[in-house]
Amino acid sequence: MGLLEQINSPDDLKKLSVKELYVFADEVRSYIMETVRRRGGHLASNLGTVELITALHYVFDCPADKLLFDVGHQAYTHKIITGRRDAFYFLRSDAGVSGFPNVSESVYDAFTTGHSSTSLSLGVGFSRARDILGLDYNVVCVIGDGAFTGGMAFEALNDIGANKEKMIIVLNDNKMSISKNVGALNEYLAKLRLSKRYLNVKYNVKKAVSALPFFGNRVVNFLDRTKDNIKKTLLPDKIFENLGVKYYGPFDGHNIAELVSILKKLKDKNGPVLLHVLTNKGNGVPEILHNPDKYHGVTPENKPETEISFASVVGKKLCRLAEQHQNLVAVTAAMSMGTGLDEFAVKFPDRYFDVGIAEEHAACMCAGLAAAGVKPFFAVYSSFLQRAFDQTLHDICIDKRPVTLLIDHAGAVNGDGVTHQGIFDIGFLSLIPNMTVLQPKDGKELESMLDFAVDFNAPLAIRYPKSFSYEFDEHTPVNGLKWESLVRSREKIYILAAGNRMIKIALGVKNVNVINARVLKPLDKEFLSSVEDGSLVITLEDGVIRGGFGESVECFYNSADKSVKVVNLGYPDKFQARSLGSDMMLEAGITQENIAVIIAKFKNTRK
Ligand SMILES: Cc1ncc(C[n+]2csc(CCOP(=O)(O)OP(=O)(O)O)c2C)c(N)n1
Repeated sequence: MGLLEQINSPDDLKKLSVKELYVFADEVRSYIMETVRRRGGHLASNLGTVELITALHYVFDCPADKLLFDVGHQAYTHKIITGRRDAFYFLRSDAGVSGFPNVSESVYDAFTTGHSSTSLSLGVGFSRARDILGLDYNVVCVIGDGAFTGGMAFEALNDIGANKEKMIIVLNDNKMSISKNVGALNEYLAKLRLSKRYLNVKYNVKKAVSALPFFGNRVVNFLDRTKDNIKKTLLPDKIFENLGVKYYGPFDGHNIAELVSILKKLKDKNGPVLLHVLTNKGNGVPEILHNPDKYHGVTPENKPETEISFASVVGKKLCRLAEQHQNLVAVTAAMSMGTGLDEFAVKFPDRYFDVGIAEEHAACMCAGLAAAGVKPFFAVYSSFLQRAFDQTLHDICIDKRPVTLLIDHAGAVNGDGVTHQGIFDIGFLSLIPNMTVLQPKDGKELESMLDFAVDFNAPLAIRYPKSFSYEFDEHTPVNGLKWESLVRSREKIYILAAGNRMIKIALGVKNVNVINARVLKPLDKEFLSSVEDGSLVITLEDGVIRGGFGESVECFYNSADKSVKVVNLGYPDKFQARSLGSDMMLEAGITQENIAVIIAKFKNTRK
């Protein structure tokens, strides 16, 4: 039996010697590799944090101590150590574990996460609550250099440095976000990374580690001494310290002995401290180490690629449009690969902006660009656009700035769980005056919508899921805000369906009119008015019903002088923890069978 099989809790881990922790870490790394290859998930980030998380659990006492992972995509080792080793075999499934920390999964998960740059705010919340309630536990935030580019991290730092609650911030610096990290903070971290050489020489780290536990004491004492002139000249300006947070580092994030020693020392510090550790994404696996962006999120091996990604359509089409329109720019918040902008970045470097994990800034910056005569396309996942609700409302929509939001991963999302579902955007965008919302039925229609967007002089959102499986032969170009009739029937039954998967379902229902409701807002009132009294209208949308497209259709008929029965199909008013979109649709009754039942009931009542 290996060490991995013996560890069922952090207490078991603490029984190992520091030397054995290395063996354990290697076993964990192999287990993560094998599992992610089979199930998909975040590979490179997790291979980079095995030693760090092992050291953290060795030193701290969870769940009493609060370990807060930023984003949470890098916490697989934490799951394995905290009693979920066997469930981890079924990673990203309802039967196993989710890919992110989740309070409903384990008491060791201090918070449910998935979106970036929350850990410092959560950490200061926990620290403050501890002090108010007179409790005694440690708060440790693990935040990547990518997540540190998010505005909320800066807001939290501003607060933490001024108020000085005891907490430990571990900055896991691997120079990468999903792609190469960007921004001025990243440039500052690069300077700090260089100072590692200085620390190594001064402390001959390898020798010192063999003299554990004194290493931690010596290095921490040294870093605490401000009088050291050599340190002052060789270490760059201390931004964190000037903001009131003590800085320690940089240290090798794969050296467990060193980490254990330093963490033990930092545990006793009062006030906020930041431990800067250097790690490699994909550590231990050369192919991944050299291509960390390719292995950030991976799909299961042997899974046949049957679907076409909307992002690939966007990427190619935007490049073609940029050639014709010199004022067209593309913007991403650290998601160039996911949203298909990689080719654009290479071809039009001067018109491509990766602003870091900063959706609020991206949206507001686009409003500024548009106000000054540039045509911005901001490609962003639906669930991350939630961050930029106010900028969309206040900065883009009040003055009708012609910004186009390209909303990827809209609707049900496979694998990433409750935090990544893109099911709220129809609702929150529908709320905002001056906003127009489109959804294409396939790739060709998306291209037509992008053509339309270039000349559209107002805020526009085009939403689409990750991929589509079905391409239509016929397309009527998008040159106005009208729906498209796909199937006509003499029956007074209409299915208004938005998006590829909903239309696919609608097309399987016999003897009905099928409408491609490609404009979700504003409604095609002319069409709705043309529906005869006594008809049944069924709406199908890949989003929550509350506040969505179907409800607005129902609202229209409630205030119009018409007797039309409306049935809305979409997701119910709850968070969706399911890992498969198809299960969500089944549970919500978005199936041909259920539609047939609805129609049969309607016909019965009509008799
Ligand atoms: C608000 C938000 N935007 C985008 C993402 C997508 N995302 C997940 S991980 C990640 C990169 C994080 O980089 P870093 O914190 O350095 O962690 P690493 O993977 O490099 O360890 C991004 C952009 C997200 N989770 N949340």
